[in-house]
Amino acid sequence: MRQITQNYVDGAFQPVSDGEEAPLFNPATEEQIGTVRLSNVNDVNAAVAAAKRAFTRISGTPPAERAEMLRRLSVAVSVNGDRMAETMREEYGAPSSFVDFSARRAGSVFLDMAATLESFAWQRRIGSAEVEMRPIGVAAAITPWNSNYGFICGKLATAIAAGTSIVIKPSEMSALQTQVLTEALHKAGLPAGVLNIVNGSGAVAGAALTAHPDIAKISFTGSTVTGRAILQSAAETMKRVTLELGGKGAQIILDDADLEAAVAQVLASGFINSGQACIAGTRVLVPARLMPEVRDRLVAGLADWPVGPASDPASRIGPMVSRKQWERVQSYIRLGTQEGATIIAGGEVRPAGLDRGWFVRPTLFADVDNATRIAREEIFGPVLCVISYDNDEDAVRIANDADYGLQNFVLGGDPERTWRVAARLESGRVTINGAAHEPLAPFGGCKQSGIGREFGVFGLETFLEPQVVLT
Ligand code: TXE
Repeated sequence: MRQITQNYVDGAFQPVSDGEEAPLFNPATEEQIGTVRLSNVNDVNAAVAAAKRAFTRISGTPPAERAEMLRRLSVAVSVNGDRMAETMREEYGAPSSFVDFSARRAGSVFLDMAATLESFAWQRRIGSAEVEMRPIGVAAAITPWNSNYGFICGKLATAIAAGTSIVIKPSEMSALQTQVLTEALHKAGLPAGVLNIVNGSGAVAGAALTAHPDIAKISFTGSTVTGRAILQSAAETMKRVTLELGGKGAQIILDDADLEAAVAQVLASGFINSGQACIAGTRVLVPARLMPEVRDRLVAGLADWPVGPASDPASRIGPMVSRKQWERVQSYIRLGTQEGATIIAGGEVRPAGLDRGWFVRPTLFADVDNATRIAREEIFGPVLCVISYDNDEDAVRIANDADYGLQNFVLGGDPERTWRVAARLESGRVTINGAAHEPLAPFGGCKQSGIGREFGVFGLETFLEPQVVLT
């Protein structure tokens, strides 16, 4: 049993004041593997005070010095990739392919941001105005558990590039991963107080941080419910916010798609990160006349998506992160049947042979009405809704009939047609035929998927404020 009892404040590991402890679990075995001490308001205040002192120094550094810091952070994180991957496998349980990708990319986000920083226009002339992009003030980040390293590193990289100090409150369910990552980040030798990490619950530490008057900017990734609470709390002192919230992406299979490739792609985009991904394409839109064939292909395709622990290299779907998430997914599977959808694969209860661990059977619902809750709410597990449409117009209408708008997908044979459909979708991102991720492109959503964009130039600008001098 490991015990996490320290925060990282002012360049050093410091004890959390006496407080409650939360258990940490291995989701593949349900065994408790550690505890984390939860910070109180005083711990949060100490971290914000350290960040405020450091802001004066970091905000005055030249961009080249900050690019150097980013390169040091990248090295510090990358050399710890194996240890990070091992801890993520144990505490989060995702399949090896996702863990390896996540642990490796964590270091590279710093290099992506260094590249953005070096070509960024800090001064701009607009008519008679001299516009200077200046760091916004002390930042706070609140991150979730479904890619702990990636979210922490992405937000930290942007803060450093912008010249702001930051206080990060990661998910209380990821404390072992946070500890390993923080030890790595410490080795980069940032000026004291530029990076501060507090362990704590959302209700206490998260709420204290997002309400703190000395915080100028909040970058949050998590649920829409919490995002809404943060937005309300931020309004008090007009904090700037970036909110990266849930999704309910549509995957539109056009009638000229290569069905074999399209179905493989649909399953990959639907089951990414065991379905615990805001970008997952969880509504599969299928032309009515092709429905019988696509249904059969989807069911057959599940053979390529074995469920199991991260220790089994064949696993492609791991456990849900917690009992609470497992129960949530089970309740949606129950709800789907009550709402009149047909289960064509999977269903409630654990997969055969996995009687321990928060594993879910990959589940496909057919005959789904887009108005029902399983089609509208984020389930956050390996559960896909298959929905029939009549023509391209109808597909676009159904895809856009959603409260979310993070990422949609189009699969088809005619490039012009796929573009035409993509251009009409209401989401921050559209992926055509499984195109690769572009790390410098803006990431974020429309509607209730959030506010603002992360990564690259667009992400950097959300940590900056333009100041105009008229001459
Ligand atoms: O999220 P929370 P939960 C969605 C997904 C999932 C659901 C619930 O649908 O099933 O949210 O997950 C902190 N003030 N996503 O309950 O509560 C909390 O401590 C400040 C989508 O885990 O949003 C943690 O650090 N902070 C998502 C972080 O918010 C607060 C990723 C996220 O937890 C707080 C995760 C408060 N009042 C869940 N309350 C994505 N976009 O990828 C909680 N927190």
